[in-house]
Amino acid sequence: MKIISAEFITSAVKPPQYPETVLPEIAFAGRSNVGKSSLINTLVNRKNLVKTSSTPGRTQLINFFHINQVLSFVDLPGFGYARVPAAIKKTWGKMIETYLTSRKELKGVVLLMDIRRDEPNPAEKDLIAWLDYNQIPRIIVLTKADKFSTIKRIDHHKRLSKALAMPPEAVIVFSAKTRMGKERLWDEILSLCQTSETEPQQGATDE
Ligand SMILES: Nc1nc2c(ncn2[C@@H]2O[C@H](COP(=O)(O)OP(=O)(O)OP(=O)(O)O)[C@@H](O)[C@H]2O)c(=O)[nH]1
Ligand SMILES: [Mg+2]
Repeated sequence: MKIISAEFITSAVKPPQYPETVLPEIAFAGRSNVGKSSLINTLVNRKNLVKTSSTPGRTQLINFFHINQVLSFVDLPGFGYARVPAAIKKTWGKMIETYLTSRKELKGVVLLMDIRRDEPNPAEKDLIAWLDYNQIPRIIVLTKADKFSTIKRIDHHKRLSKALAMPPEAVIVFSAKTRMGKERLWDEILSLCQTSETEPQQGATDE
């Protein structure tokens, strides 16, 4: 997709603070430090639209961005960051759950997992099961693919797909560094954004 504009709209903790919009929205979720903010920057060809950090837990609010004024991206705070106190962890979980269940414009969630993991962790499995139960479409992305040799990458792609009971073709391998998987991910995002409401209006969609 050709990026004409990508702008930060606002940060929110609760629904009254969410921006009022009719744009189809895609949220990005995953453990702290997995590369959510970097992935958004890669998708929109910006180095610093979204702040990234080597310190886990950098993104603490729900951040909204508008892309080309036709699409909304939401960078969610990471889960599973061990050094966050339990009380805050609870609030975070609630904040994310409220967003995911109440946001009408939400078309789907991109769930990021580090390709270097041997298996999905319980929090990731729980989130997938929860999204499926709530009928929220999801795209699974394995990040930081550049950290592996080709052989290991293929091996972990197969292994993690199997653990998620998904065919490898359905799981996207991605790198913010090399931009591997970027076009494929855009295709999947755009196809989620054109579901149900736009489908009956044939010929109404643009590039
Ligand atoms: N080599 C490599 N490093 C990456 C990649 N994606 C992210 N990183 C690095 O991983 C660290 C965390 O990236 P972020 O994008 O800030 O991660 P995040 O998921 O937004 O983290 P939180 O906001 O803390 O939840 C940074 O140091 C990034 O430079 C990638 O594809 N390849
Ligand atoms: Mg972040």
